[in-house]
This record gives sequence, C-alpha cells and structure tokens, in this order.
Amino acid sequence: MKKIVLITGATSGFGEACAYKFASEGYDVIITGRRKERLDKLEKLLSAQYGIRVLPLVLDVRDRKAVETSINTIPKDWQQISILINNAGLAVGRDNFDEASLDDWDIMVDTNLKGLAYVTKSVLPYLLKTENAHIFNIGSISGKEVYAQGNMYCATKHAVVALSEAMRIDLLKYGIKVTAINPGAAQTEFSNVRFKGDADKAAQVYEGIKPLVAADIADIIFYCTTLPAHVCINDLVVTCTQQANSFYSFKTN
Ligand code: NDP
Ligand code: 8X3
Repeated sequence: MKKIVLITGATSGFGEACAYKFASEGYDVIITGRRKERLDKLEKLLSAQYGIRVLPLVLDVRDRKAVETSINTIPKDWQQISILINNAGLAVGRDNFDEASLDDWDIMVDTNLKGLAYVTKSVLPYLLKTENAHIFNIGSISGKEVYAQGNMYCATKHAVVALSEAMRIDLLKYGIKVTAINPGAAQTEFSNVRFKGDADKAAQVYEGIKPLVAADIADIIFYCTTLPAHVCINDLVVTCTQQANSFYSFKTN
C-alpha cells in the first residue's frame, strides 16, 4: 500500500507544490482547501500525471465542526495517513498595531493557529496507528522575529513555533516526528492575499531579490521525510540567499 500524506491549503503555493512533490514520489495525497474548483483540477492533474490516488476535501480549517466531520469520515482505505502537512495559512493586512483591523486579526488567529490545532487533533488518531508518523507545521521567519506592521501575523506564527514545540514534547511518547518549517519571503499567492488583491504592493515584496519559490519548500519538506526513523529535524528557518532575517534583504535594484 502506498503511503498517504494529508496537506492543508493545497490549492496554491507551498501546499500545491507539496502535493506535486509527494505525488511524484509515489504517495497517495489528500488535498484540502476552500476552493473546490482548484482541488478538482489538481486531483485530475495529479492522478493522470503520477498514477496515484487523490482525495480532495473541501475544507475551511476555521470551521471546527466541518474539520472534525470531514476528517472523521475519511474512507477506511484513506485512513493510514503517515504525514500531515499543516500549511493552510495567511496574512491579512500589513498595518500598524493601532490601525490594524480586528476582523483581519480574527481571520489570522482562526486560520493560522486554531485551524492548525483543529486539523491536527482530528488527524492524530490516524497518525497514531501509522508507523513513522510525521507532522509538519508551516510557521514563518515571522515566527522567529517580529517586524513592523507584522503584529498579529507574527504573533500567530510565533504561536505555531510554540505549538510545534509543545506537540513535539507531548507526542514524543508515540514516536511522532514534529518539524516546524519557517520560510522567509517566497513568491506564492501569499502577498496578493495579504494586500487584498493589490498586485503592485504584492510584487514590491519580491523586487530586487530572487525569492524562494514553493517548490523549494516542498523539496525541503520531502527531504525531511527521507531521514532515518531515529533522526528528526525539529525546526528549520529557510530564506532565499538574499534575505538574512525578517528585517534585512540585500536588494539588487
Ligand atoms: P498561498 O496564498 O499561495 O496559499 C495559501 C493556502 O492556504 C491556499 O491553498 C489556501 O487555500 C489555504 N487557506 C487559507 N485559508 C484557509 C482556510 N481558512 N481553510 C483552508 N485553507 C486555507 O500562500 P503560501 O503557499 O505562501 O502560504 C502557505 C503557508 O506558508 C501559510 O501558512 C503562510 O503563512 C506560510 N508562509 C508563507 C510565506 C511566503 O512568503 N509565501 C513565508 C512563510 C510562511 P484556499 O484559499 O483554497 O482555502
Ligand atoms: C511570510 C514571510 O516575512 O512576509 O510568513 O512574514 S513574511
């Protein structure tokens, strides 16, 4: 039987790249996200290209009941999940603390933190029954260093790092690996979402640097899964070569 990976936020960016990477390595993939048409398209592409099974689950990770129902009712022949990639997440807005919108903050807390926890708690019973289970949490460099106008996004990503440490400690007894991946600037739909569709503002984020692309992160996640059973990469910060940290990038124009 093929190994099974469940990926949240597989309709774009890192999640979609992970779906391609794991499918290309022969995994069956459970792809989730809110946009059904994208999931349906991805299902067709992956199964045709790689001959693996694909299970699309339309899922808003903020909806606790929907997460529980959807994951609890995964068909029997899909329940041997050995890898969970908690990737669904977003930044909404980039404003000073005093000017930021509480609605934006609610979306980020509900998605990046509570959604990640809901999904993990629901998938855990399956992981516990599988050998060499591995949880990946996509944090961010903003979970290591807070930057101006990053306030609640940075706070949620600091919380993802903290929750990853907590999972690692509490799940140690089951031999489950927990890896936090903390990328710097990566050109996905992230900035379009953050700046609410303002393409110019989104493009400015990557001007003068060669940013990470989604496949870079997917390759690194896959690499972590290839290590021997007794080896776990706990926490990784990954930036493009022109970015030193949250504050300093060496721009060439
Ligand atoms: P994208 O915007 O390209 O992808 C985000 C994914 O998250 C989409 O598939 C989206 O699917 C999904 N998502 C968002 N909200 C929800 C929700 N409520 N329920 C289910 N799925 C949801 O961005 P990235 O690929 O860049 O982002 C992926 C992760 O990486 C995020 O956690 C982000 O914070 C983090 N990150 C990104 C960096 C970057 O520079 N790009 C750097 C560091 C971390 P849909 O809209 O269909 O629901
Ligand atoms: C996304 C990277 O630097 O915009 O998490 O916060 S950053």
